[in-house]
Amino acid sequence: MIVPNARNITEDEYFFGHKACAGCGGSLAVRIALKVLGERAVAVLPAGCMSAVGFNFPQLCFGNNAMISTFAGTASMMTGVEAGLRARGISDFQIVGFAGDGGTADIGIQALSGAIDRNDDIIYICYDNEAYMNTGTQKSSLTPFGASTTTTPVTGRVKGNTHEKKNMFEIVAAHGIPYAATASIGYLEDYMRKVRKASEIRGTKYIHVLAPCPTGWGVDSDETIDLARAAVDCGLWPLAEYENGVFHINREIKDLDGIRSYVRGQKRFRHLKDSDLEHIEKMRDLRWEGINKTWIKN
Ligand SMILES: Cc1ncc(C[n+]2csc(CCOP(=O)(O)OP(=O)(O)O)c2C)c(N)n1
Ligand code: SF4
Repeated sequence: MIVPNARNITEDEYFFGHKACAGCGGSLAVRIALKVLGERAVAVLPAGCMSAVGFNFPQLCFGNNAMISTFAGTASMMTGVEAGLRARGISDFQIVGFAGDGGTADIGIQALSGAIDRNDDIIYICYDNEAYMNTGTQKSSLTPFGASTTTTPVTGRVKGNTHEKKNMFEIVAAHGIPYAATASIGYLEDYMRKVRKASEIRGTKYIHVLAPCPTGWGVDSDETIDLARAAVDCGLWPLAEYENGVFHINREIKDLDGIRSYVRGQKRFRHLKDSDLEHIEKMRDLRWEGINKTWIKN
C-alpha cells in the first residue's frame, strides 16, 4: 500500500469552490478522501451540509461523479450505484458515501446495516460534526454529553444534552464488517492511510471521521484542526481500526488532563460545571479501561 502523505498526494481537486463555512471540518474530510480515491470515485451524499454546499445549481463542486441521495438512503443508493456500474461492465470505480452524523447514526443506520449485511463493495464515510448542522444545530445521537444544541438547550431545567454519544464504530464492527476505522481531521495522514486501506479491501468499509464545525461548536474557524487533534489526545476520540474480528488502537492518550482545555474553549460546552467535566472524564476512563483490556496496540 502506498501511504498517502503531504508530499505524494495529488494536487488535483475533486471538491472545490464549495460554499462551506470557513474552517469547516466536514469539507476537509470530503476533499482529502477524494484526493486519495481519485477521479474514478463516485460519491453519494445525503441531505446535510456537504450536499448543501457541494451542489448549488448551476455549480457542481465535485470534480468526480457525485449525486445526492435521500436522507435515509445513503447506503442503499451506494448499493444501487455499485450494482448498476458493475452491470454495465465497468469495474474501475470506487463508490464512496459522505454522510453526517445524523444521516448515519439516526436516519441512515438501517440502510447502512443492510449494506454491511450484504457486504456491498462500498466505502461509507461518516463526517461527524456532532449535530444536525445543516438545519441549525439540532442534537443527533452522536452529540456528546453536555453539548448545548437547539433541541438540547441550556435552560433553567435542562443543561444541554443528557445522553452519551452513540458508539457507531463498535456498532458497525459488531456486524462483522471487513474494515472499520475511526479517524480525525486533526491527524490527516492517519485518515488518508485509512481511506487508502479501505479502497484496497473488498466488501463494506466504514470510516468515522471527527470533523469539527466552527459554526455549531462555537469556535473560531482557525481552531478546527487543533480541536480535532485535542479530542484524540485527551482520549475522547480514540483512533482505531477493526479488521478480521480484532480492534487495534492506533494512538494512545497523550494528554490525560486535556479534557478541560478541549471543552472549555467551545461555546456549546460553556455552561458545564466541574461535576459535568468529572462525568465526562469518568466515562472516558471507563471506555479506556475496556480498550486497554481487549484492543491491540499498534
Ligand atoms: C427525511 C428528511 N428529514 C429531514 C430532512 C431535513 N434535513 C436536511 S439536512 C438535515 C441535517 C443533516 O444533519 P447531519 O446528517 O448530521 O449532517 P450535517 O448537516 O451536520 O452535515 C436535515 C434534518 C430531510 N432532508 N429529509
Ligand atoms: S455549519 Fe459546520 S459542517 Fe456545515 S458547512 Fe458550516 S462549518 Fe461545515
